[in-house]
Amino acid sequence: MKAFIFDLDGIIVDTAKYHFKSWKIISKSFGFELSKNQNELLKGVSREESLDRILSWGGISIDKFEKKKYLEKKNELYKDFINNLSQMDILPGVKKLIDFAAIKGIPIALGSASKNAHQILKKLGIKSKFKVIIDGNLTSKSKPHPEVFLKGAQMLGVNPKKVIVFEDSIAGVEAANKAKMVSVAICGSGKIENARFNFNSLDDIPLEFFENVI
Ligand code: B16
Ligand code: MG
Repeated sequence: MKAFIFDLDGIIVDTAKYHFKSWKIISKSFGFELSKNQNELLKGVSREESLDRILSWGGISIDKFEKKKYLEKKNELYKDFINNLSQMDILPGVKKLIDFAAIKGIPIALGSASKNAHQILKKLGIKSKFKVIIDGNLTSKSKPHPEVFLKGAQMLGVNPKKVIVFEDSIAGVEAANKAKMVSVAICGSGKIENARFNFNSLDDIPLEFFENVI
């Protein structure tokens, strides 16, 4: 049996821009300008690991109590940005694939590093469509570690080789590849080199693709 695992930020909803805005504010408070290229390396990476990367890029060292304060601050900023998310924010192609999966009996899971995943899916009104939700609260190892996707496959009861993962991040594609799943990268006009397949948008994937891919 085949299964789909969707990443959240950048695949189901464009919250990646809000993570970037929030981290930019935090970085500025360290006197450091976070670049777009650096932000690409934060996609799919946990909040804690993201802060560690920013601190190391800025050559800044702070103690664990301060770290906790900045992690909380980042999440407050982020939660303010995502407060008004609604069905309208679901990215093109998501509903089409969810409907296709339902018709074909393909179970779907969420595989996200975000600890805000449940809340976001509720705001979008599609939480009930996911048989399994693996989020940052259920994982201890950040992507590119395959834990999030392997747990998803295990909870769905499917062979990892039969899982198609939709990802927008370098770390997430690497995690899917390590889990021996089929990695499908969705990143606009860009490309993720290591992905098995690249498409501009979920909407661009012809449905026949799923008949032949595994
Ligand atoms: P939170 P994904 C990831 O979500 C984001 O891409 C990444 O930028 C973020 O740091 C991480 O979630 C943690 O999110 O701060 O909400 O717990 O792409 O794996 O769905
Ligand atoms: Mg993502």
